[in-house]
Parts: sequence; C-alpha cells; structure tokens
Amino acid sequence: MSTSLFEMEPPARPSKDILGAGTAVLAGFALDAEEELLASLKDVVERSPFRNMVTPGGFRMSVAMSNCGPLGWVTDRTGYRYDQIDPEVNRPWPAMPRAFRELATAAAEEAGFPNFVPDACLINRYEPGARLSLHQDKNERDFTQPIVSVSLGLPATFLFGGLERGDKTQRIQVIHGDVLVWGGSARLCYHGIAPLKEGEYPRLGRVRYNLTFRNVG
Ligand code: MD3
Ligand code: FE
Repeated sequence: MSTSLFEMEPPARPSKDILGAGTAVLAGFALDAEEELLASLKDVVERSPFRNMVTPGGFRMSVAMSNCGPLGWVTDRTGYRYDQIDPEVNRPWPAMPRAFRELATAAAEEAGFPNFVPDACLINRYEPGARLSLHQDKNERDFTQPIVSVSLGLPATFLFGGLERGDKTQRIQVIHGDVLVWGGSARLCYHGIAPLKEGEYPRLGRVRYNLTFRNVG
C-alpha cells in the first residue's frame, strides 16, 4: 500500500486518455498475442496480397494495403468505399482471424467501449519513406463506434490534429505492440503518419504494419 501521494510515480509511458475523452493509448497491449497476430497476418496477405491503391485524384499511395473481414476499404479513381470483394483477386476478403477480432474487442473494452464487434480490418504496410497524409476517417456510418489501431514492426510518428485541417497537430510515437483506441469526441479528428524512418525490426525487417479495426455496418 502506498503511504503518501507523493510516493506515487506516473507510469513510464502514459497508458490511457492522453488525447482526450474517448481515446486511449494502450502501450504494449498486443504483445501477448504477437505470435498469433503475425501468423494470422501472413495467412491473410497470402490470399489478399498487399497492393498500392490509387486515390480518386490519381495518386498511387505509398502505403500498401490489404483487408480482412466482411468489408474492406478500397480506393480507386471512382472514390473511397468499403467493399465485400477484393478487386485485385475478385474474391471476398479473407475472414477476420480470431486473434485479430479478440484483440480489437478487448482493447475497445479497455478504453470504455464494450461490445465492439469489428466488421472491417484494414492492414497498412509502411516501408521507410511511406506516409499517410493528414485526413479524417469519414467513410463509416456510425461515428459513435470507435476505431482500434494496432502497430507492429518499426516505430512511427502519429500526427493527431483537431477537427479542422489547419489545427495544430500533436506527435505521438507508437511502437511494436501498441494499441490506440479512438472514439468519442476524437473520432473525427484529422490524423496521419509521418514518413517512416529507415530501420529494421527483428523478424519483420524494414517495415511497419498497422491493423485498423472498424465497425462500418
Ligand atoms: C484519430 N491508419 O488507415 S489508424 C487509416 O497507422 C489510418 O496506418 C493509421 O489512419 C495507420 O485511416 C492508424 C489511426 C486512426 C484512425 C482513426 C482516427 C486515428 C484516428 C479517428 C480519429 C482520430
Ligand atoms: Fe485514418
């Protein structure tokens, strides 16, 4: 039992609520499931390989993507959408692996969102130099549903802004095993990923993966 308030130390890395209501940084939350997550990731991308999609404006994205679960996020010259079919292979996206789904639900619950059932998992692959410019996630129907983001491999700098594109951004470092939950008033905030720094992660190589879980209805 602690004897005095003054003996209580802050955690080495903040674990919750640093970005405001409805958001949580769960440092290392994915580490216990690491082996299953990496094995499941391999299975998924064997069936729906990573590809660099094209934006409606005609730019090839530097981040390579795949999806699993009933719905997958896609972009092409006609716009952004969630689709049941992987347009590269003309088949439904691979099923969402149990380890993915269970981690997402547990992280959401930890952040105060019980009963989160993801129906979409976007898998982003960053190589050094790849970036995701500042954007809002607005293709989902229900903004009361949180978004769960799992970081694997090389570290990255997350840019977290406000409700307007020009708002000041905070920089948040995320490393292998970190899980971030975005909900509540943060759900429509601008965000992005700074260009990935050169590096090599044991077992995975020169790469960062991010799993983004959503309920898109
Ligand atoms: C903050 N991906 O795919 S999700 C994306 O690291 C995307 O690849 C990030 O942004 C990545 O759209 C991680 C992080 C995220 C998602 C939704 C948010 C952050 C958010 C909604 C509001 C505020
Ligand atoms: Fe996003």
